[in-house]
Amino acid sequence: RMENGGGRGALIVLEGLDRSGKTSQCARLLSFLQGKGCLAEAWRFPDRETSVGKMISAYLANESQLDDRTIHLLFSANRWEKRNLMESKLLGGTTLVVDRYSYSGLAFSAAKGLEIEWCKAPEVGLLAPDLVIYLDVQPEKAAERGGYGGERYERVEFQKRVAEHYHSLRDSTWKVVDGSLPMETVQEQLRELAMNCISECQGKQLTNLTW
Ligand code: 2DT
Repeated sequence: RMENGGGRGALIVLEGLDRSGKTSQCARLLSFLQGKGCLAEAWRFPDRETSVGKMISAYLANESQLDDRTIHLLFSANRWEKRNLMESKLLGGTTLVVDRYSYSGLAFSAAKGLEIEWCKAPEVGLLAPDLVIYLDVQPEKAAERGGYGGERYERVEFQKRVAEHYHSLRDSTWKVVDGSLPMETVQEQLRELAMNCISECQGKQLTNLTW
């Protein structure tokens, strides 16, 4: 098994537009890490299993209507309700590979026209990722990939605005990977980034998002 010296796990987040390949890349990265003997779990937000998550899920499926600010706060609450478990997993040595996080929260809500500073406020104090991998694909290309499903945000014009907001959110923890490359090539890059992150985070304390 991979030795991490009893140290903490890494918080690794994958972000990108709908159909950017995040979900399959997360699953592959998880099996790779586990194959290396690394303690790792795959998480995703929204976590649709909780009661807040069920409200979010109904909203995304257009089965319920919620005001933009209300749904923003529900997405945030959905991360808050998982924060303590997240922290104890990480401190216990488990690496978390997370499909979407706070950046989705900001980029999607800002794309609807909410003010970015207002959007950031409820995210302050959530755990800060050690690494954010952004899978970069053109909105038009993403739409061609087997087409979008029927969920609320799956329209090219909206995804373009989301992409612009993602760009403005990039910080020092971000690595941009070209998601239009072959799946295997993308996966190789992810593996290297993740392995480096897991060894480098050993010496670093977990911190909170400050925005
Ligand atoms: P999935 O298709 O990946 O389940 O995402 N979203 C997600 C937000 O608007 N705010 C958030 O905080 C998060 C985590 C992105 C469902 C959709 O929900 C959007 C796509």
